Amino acid sequence: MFEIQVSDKPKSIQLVLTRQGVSTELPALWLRARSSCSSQRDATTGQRLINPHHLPDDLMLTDARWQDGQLHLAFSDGFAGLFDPAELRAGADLSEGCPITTPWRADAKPAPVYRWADLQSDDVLYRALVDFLQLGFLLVHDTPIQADSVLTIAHRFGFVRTTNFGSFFEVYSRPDSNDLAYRPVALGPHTDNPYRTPVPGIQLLHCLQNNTSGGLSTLVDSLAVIEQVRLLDPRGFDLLCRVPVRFEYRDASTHLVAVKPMIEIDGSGALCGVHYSPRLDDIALMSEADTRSYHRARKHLGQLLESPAFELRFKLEAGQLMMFDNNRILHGRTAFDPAEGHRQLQGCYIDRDGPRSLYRVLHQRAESQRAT
Ligand SMILES: O=C(O)CCC(=O)C(=O)O
Repeated sequence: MFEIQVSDKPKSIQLVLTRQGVSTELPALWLRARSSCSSQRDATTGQRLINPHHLPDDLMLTDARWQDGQLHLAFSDGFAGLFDPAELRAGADLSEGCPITTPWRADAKPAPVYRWADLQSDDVLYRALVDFLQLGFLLVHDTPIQADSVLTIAHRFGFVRTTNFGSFFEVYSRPDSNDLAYRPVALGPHTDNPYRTPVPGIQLLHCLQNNTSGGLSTLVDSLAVIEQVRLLDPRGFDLLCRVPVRFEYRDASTHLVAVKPMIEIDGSGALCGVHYSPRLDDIALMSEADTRSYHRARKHLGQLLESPAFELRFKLEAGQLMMFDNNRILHGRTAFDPAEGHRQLQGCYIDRDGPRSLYRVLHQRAESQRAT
């Protein structure tokens, strides 16, 4: 609900927006920058034609009234125009417009599983995206198992991110490989490639063959774990958000280094996940006491990440794929014995914004269809 308030001493006009019982004054500078008049915004792209920093610091509303369901607003710099109240209301919400994340533990409801054939329907894809954005992962079954099918599946959700490992990478046991992932050893929960800038947003791991009794896949939701750390050890949580860690990868042709705190928080202040790969990280040089405090916090985090209370564990069979947010959902696997049989996975990365964009497009399309 919008209310126009006029006060006389000194003379001022305010527009107040009330949402869920909370009233917020809409500043003149905020309103003026949101004008969608053709002199202010390009009609096709919706992009702004003026630069808001040119507006005067002391800008004020000089008039506000309703006109045919629109708000007519005038400003002290001489600009006046019509404003759509629905657009102003939407603009007051900085959310990215995607489903809210739902942290989960091992005892959560069954993992979301979709058949590849069903995902060819946009309606099913939309439901899969909702699950993915809420839970941070999904499983795709009955997929084709040609070499590089992982790329076909990835293209249904977004855009493949090529790295020094190629557009996709092979995960099978081979001696002298350039990463421990390519040996039969157990891999504890980790995020991939924290040494990159930017870190790959989403990972797909696709099983082509799995004839071993080991090599079980694990997934852990770091959002649930971090919440627990924050609750039990607020100081440790703070250190993990602040202390920079150096991550490094090097082989004959590549040398990647990135420095960042272990817990990642986005521009809106929301928790995104972690950069966590104990085989690759080096902590900052700090005093003995600070190092011990940090060590305790990291131990706390590491113990919870390894706790069965938070871990999903399952066998990824041939033709099954898991797709997960690389920072939010940590993945790992149990050790396996290559003498038992062959285990071959292919993996690739896609950017995090691909599925988010697709979700919004499909959501908008569904809304428009409902309206007609
Ligand atoms: O072998 C697997 O299941 C996982 C491999 C892995 O963790 C990785 O490639 O980062």
